[in-house]
Amino acid sequence: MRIFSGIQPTGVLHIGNYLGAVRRWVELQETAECLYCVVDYHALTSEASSPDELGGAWRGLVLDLMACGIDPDRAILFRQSDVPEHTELCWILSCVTSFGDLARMTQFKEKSRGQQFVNVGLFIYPVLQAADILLYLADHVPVGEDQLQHLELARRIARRFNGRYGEVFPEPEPLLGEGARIMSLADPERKMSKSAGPEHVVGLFDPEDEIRAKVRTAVTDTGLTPGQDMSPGVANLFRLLELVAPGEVVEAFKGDHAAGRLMYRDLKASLQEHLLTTLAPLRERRRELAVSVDVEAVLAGGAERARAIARAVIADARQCVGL
Ligand code: AQP
Repeated sequence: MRIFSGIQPTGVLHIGNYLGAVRRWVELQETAECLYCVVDYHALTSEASSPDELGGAWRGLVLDLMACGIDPDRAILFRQSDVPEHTELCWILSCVTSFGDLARMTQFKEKSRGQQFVNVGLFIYPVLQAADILLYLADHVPVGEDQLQHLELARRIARRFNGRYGEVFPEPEPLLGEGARIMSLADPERKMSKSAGPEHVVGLFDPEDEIRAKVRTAVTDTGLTPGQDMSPGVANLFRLLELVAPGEVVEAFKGDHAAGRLMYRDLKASLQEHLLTTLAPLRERRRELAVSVDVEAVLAGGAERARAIARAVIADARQCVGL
């Protein structure tokens, strides 16, 4: 099994990223060949991206990922822009991708809505993402639910390439974890997402009092729609608690909810404690790594290992298309 997954160096690493994807990455590196990529070219599609911020962000993200448990001696941890084969394959794949498919991508529609200037990078982002994955012939991709549509497109692109030029790429399967869809605490109808603004994300390395405040002020009662027995905000708090607390704690609160005596204040206090306990070792490790790790050296080593795979695959793809 070969695993590929990527993460953008934009904003802070949040509990949605961690519980939805990165925690799984850490487990997978024990049993599979894993490539984890800081996808800095993708970050350029954001109109808010600035050179200074991006320069600091990818360094910080490497330390964040290592603090979460990614081990560059086991997994290949590297930066997308250090491996030029990503953009080369993106071009080749863009020539087997339909304009209509890209125009249907939900993330493109959401991110371009209301924008005066919509860059082409945002539109072809899913092709670069397909290239990221296919360049390593990865067969599994651990992601959150928000990425399923892009992954389905990557499968379609692989199929179209293989059908036209011969079998080169496997069709990558998603690996969805239990935290695949963490919602914003401030607006539980929308995904926890950096681009929604800082009030919508709980950063793994945010100050403790900020984390406590965001949980304390989480929206709970927005009312029930028919068929719901729990409002989206409360369901999100339960989902988070399930991911960080022992089963008996969750069951006790569920019992209170069923009996109509759940106190949101108690549920939130428990979530605060268990979340901070889960994050404590990561936060401690992050402080140590900040002074002990040479990020450039880590990425240089990762890029060398990634390129060894990428060069062979791009050579194959070039030959197939007649270049
Ligand atoms: N809310 C979430 N719940 C579960 N998983 C999530 N992921 C992101 N948000 C959630 C997963 O995290 C991985 C890295 O994602 P990314 O680099 O694409 O980050 P993102 O999707 O860009 O994160 P944001 O916060 O949503 O950023 P913006 O707003 O810039 O798009 C992916 O596997 C993703 O599924």
